[in-house]
Amino acid sequence: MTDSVRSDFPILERDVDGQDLVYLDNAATTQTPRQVYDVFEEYFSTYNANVHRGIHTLSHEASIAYEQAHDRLAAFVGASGGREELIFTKGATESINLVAYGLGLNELGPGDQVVTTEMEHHASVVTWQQVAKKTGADIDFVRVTDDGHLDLEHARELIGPDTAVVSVVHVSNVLGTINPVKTIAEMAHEHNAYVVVDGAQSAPNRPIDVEAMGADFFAFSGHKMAGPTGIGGLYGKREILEEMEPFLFGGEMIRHVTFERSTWNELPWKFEAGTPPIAEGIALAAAADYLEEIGMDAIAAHENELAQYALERLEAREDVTTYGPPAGEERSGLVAFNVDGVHGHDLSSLLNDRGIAVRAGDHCTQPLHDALDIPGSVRASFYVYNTREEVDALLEAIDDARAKLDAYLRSDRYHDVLYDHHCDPRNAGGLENPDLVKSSEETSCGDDGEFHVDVAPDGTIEAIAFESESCAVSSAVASILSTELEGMTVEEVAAIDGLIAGRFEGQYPALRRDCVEGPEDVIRIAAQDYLERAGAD
Ligand code: C6P
Repeated sequence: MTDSVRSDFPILERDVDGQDLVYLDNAATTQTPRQVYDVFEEYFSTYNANVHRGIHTLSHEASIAYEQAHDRLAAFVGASGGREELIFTKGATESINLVAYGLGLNELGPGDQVVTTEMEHHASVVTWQQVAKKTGADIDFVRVTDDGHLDLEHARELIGPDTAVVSVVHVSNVLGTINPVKTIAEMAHEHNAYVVVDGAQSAPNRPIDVEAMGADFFAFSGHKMAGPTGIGGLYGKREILEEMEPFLFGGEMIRHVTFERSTWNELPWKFEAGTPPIAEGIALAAAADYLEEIGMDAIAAHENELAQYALERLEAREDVTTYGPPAGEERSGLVAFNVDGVHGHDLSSLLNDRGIAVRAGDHCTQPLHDALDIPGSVRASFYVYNTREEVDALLEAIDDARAKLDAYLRSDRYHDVLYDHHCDPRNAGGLENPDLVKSSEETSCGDDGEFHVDVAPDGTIEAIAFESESCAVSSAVASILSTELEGMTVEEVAAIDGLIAGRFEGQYPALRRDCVEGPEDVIRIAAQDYLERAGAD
């Protein structure tokens, strides 16, 4: 299967600085085949027009194709109600927001409970948190077991008469677990709760039957299933959608508008305010055709085979920890892991040197990483076009990763001072009762470190130290910063701007810019906060 499939994806032919591309970041975004992006050429060169707005041929053709795309996606997820049950959105995030705001905001109140899980993506956790906050509803999280499953006993304890919504991810984007959503939906329906399924990581790689799984809503993204970005879908049961309030308002979603009031269009247009992503929607239908031509069962089997192959070999290594169900159990095609002593950002850039694209970080699942008690992980995720040889390339690249990291930092791509501070960090560790503490978790750098600072009575930095679980580059920069900032006033620190990044410009790979800038952002914000607090006292 793979050879013929690969030829549909010209991007796979490219190189990355002379190395063949090995694209293993498919859980973030899959590549798009010719058959899908050709739709854009055809659409824009022959029938580009707004939909449902013009009595002219182009608008008619665009409207028909756009409507049929809804039918196509409805069939793809097993919605027997056709287009009326399939809303196009920007992606899974917007789909979940649509349910949370359209339904949750209007129907939830104090005493109601939303049950979700510890393995949800932020698209779900954050959205339900906000709606719970606005409505006074409670939110509870089903625990994840040590082997990466949902604790169904815990789910049974949590789901009860107060439960109004159960929101569950079908396939975890970190653990690769395929959750028993049908069982969970049955628990929810016993108490008349709505079931929202996040299908962002399942729609791309296995047959979906929203009715068989008992979903009231099912959210997915086009760009994770060989489709374009900016388009995704929300399946909703027709009788619920009919009653539900729209989430976005404006043109297209209305039937009749007066200065006093408005009435809503029929399904699904009631939920698609404004000019929709027309070409994207039509291209998404082409992606559904493309995947079904290959066969969703075949895709699931291919992903599982690669995941098992990778997992078995990673599990056999003493210096590697993997997350999620162990080898032997069916998984989606992704494996998250950590290599001892090598931070994910460092590993990711070592892999990039070999043309291998993976994702490192918290994968928009910070609470899950907290539950796993790790700052982040590296994730290799596979799709229809990936091969065992590519998995071998990944495995080979992480052999002796620590030695490779040392050589990488010692190379002339990095300023010598960075390597020196990597080998011999200054001021590492904490201070007792520091006047100022700032963790990178409170800023946006996405790393995991903390500065401790003592401020002298004259407002200068008397002592500074840092604790870091961050990558080698940002730890080295934190160390350099700690030596530079001693003796400066807090005001000066609050105003630093490119102190390290500017000085070492061109002497670290551009790819690591965030790792170089991150620590400086942390200490600058810390100083600004300190001054603000001092001003308030
Ligand atoms: N996960 C990942 O690298 P959007 O961004 O709306 O297309 O999809 C959001 C989303 C929702 N649920 C799950 C389970 C997901 O995995 C994602 C997207 C990507 O894991 C990007 S953070």
